[in-house]
Amino acid sequence: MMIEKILVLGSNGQIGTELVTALRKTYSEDNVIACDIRRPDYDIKNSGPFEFVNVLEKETLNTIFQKYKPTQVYLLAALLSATGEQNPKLAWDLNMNGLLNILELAITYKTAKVYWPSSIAVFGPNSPKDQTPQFCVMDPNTVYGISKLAGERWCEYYHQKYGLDVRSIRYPGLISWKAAPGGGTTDYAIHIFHDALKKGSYASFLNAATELPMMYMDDAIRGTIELMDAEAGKISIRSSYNFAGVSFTPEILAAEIRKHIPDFKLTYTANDPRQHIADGWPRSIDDSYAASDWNWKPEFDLAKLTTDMLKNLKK
Ligand code: AKB
Repeated sequence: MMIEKILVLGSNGQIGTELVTALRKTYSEDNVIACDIRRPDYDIKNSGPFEFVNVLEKETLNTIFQKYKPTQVYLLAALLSATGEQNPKLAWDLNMNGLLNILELAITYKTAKVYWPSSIAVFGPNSPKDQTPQFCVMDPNTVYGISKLAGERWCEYYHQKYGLDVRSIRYPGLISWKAAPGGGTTDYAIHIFHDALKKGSYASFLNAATELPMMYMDDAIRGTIELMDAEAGKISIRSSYNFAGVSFTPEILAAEIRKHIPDFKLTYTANDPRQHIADGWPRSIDDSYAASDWNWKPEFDLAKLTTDMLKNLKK
């Protein structure tokens, strides 16, 4: 049996922190190399190898590929929607050139599989809002969304032209308690839990009616690994799969939190630029390709994720 060597680039972020832990459980600690531009937290550093890597530095990346000859690479380093709007050129550079560097090195070093996350941000104001289909009008209006859509096209191009086994998921907003979120528009759905426990109230930067697709991190990590474990012949989408968990508004989430913290108060702040970003995104996602190609099925509904978030954050 081939021994897997797995590089996770962007290992210290919200997804990376949990993905590295999950992969190390399956593939053993020494075979999963965590890489990030920043010093890792205690858990990642002490449970296996770590390398400082900037995905924009080709020479360093080349050295890392040469050293580990990875069989799988997960590229998670990115600027998200809200921080991307504050620094559009950096967002484009990191999200685009980081991906192109990895796709090229994966060909050179014959990496068996590459994973790269896309996002619901690839959709835009003219995409259907409800049960947004896999294939439809896509007119993203954020640099993050534009870079993710362009990235999806590059992934499919590398698959078709060079046979690279690259796989991808369009993540909705991801809700988790282990690591802090990284500057997205959906981050309110994490901050609300912290503030509910600390202060008993939260001021949401998205308005009461803003419904967005979301998912609990446990589902996201399981789905990502299931996609990577699926037989190549079953993967019919080489751009990026629609991927759904639950959809809710701040108001609906607050009502669920009140089942645990009855006095919880939700207020709203006006004129936050993230509202404009959210207004261009879908309310819910049709993920039937993921369901039929590799049996995707979420396990966490709103009640279950709320209970789990509060239980873990209380600790
Ligand atoms: C963001 O809000 O930017 C991200 C995403 C939906 O990709 N969480």
